[in-house]
Amino acid sequence: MTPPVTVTVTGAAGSIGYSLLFRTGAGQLLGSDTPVRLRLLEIPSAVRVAEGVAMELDDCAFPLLDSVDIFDDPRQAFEGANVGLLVGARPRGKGMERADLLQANGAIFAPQGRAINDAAADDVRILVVGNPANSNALIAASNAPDVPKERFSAMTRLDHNRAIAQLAKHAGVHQSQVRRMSIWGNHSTTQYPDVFHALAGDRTGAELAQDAAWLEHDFIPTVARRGAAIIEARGASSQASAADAAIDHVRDWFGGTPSGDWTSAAVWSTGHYGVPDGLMCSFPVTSDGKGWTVVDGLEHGPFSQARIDASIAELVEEREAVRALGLI
Ligand code: NAX
Repeated sequence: MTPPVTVTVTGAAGSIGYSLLFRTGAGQLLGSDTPVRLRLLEIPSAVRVAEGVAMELDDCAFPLLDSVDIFDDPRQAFEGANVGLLVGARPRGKGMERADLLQANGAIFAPQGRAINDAAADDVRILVVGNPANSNALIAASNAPDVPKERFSAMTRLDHNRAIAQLAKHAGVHQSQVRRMSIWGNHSTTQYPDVFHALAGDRTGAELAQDAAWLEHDFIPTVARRGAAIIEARGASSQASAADAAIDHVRDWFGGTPSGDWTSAAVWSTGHYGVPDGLMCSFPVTSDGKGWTVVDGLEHGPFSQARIDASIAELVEEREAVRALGLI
């Protein structure tokens, strides 16, 4: 058994939290020999619900769950955190403009960034799930000046997993046979799921992408708009699949990506592929268990490059808006 790891989860009373917390308690986040101390953060009006979730966590009698504590103060919630899963966010309300959305989320992620800076453990790693995830991660990271930027990431793993499933169907192979998928850019409808560098069984993504109608009118829009399709069918947004992606992201970050493969995550850019410095941009990445490394050396044709550029332009615009609001 390794020493317990402290995991802070925000939005603990929400929909994704309800899947994520039980899988974390069961040991799926950090492995079956790592006990977990959960610190849950909620807004005051949702603390009672979080208490109910904690009662259910008790009732699972998970051997690896050391403790569960609930807070409505970020400073306390992030005390000693080794891992932060920032799920709670402000959804876009009726008539809300993008600036209103960024401001409302800035009011959440700037104080959480400061709390992480002041209270978290020295080795803290942060995954931002709450939308707009890339900009929320940028705000949190910018408000935590003492924490290295590479310890922050935003989740595009759900998009990555969705893209794997779609390519597997198209290629007629099992999803376990798809490797080297990449999501580029923003976790939004401008994201670019790149099949050209992927492999599906013994076929290359480039070969499969020769079906241009499938690529442009099926694969890309299906992946980019999957969240809306789930809401339309289920009457509720992605829950279990989002929690599953967060588990995958953290497991690979700490445990390493399989050799010969990579995953996707939004990380602080340091100029890879011409992406401006300091954008939280999704790239293909590997992990050696210590941190993410952007996969270098992939070449893009004009079709891919135009789409990647469009998503990066959106990230730049979001950053300008966040800057204008004084959030970074
Ligand atoms: P819910 O609305 O069910 O839950 C959100 C919870 O966050 C609520 O309980 C709320 O009280 C809490 N919260 C709000 N402000 C908070 C604060 N300042 N501190 C702590 N908790 C706070 O949403 P859910 O379905 O769980 O989704 C959570 C977030 O994930 C949303 O922003 C959603 O858009 C985003 N998603 C991101 C995905 C990604 O791939 N990056 C995919 C799934 C999901 O759509």
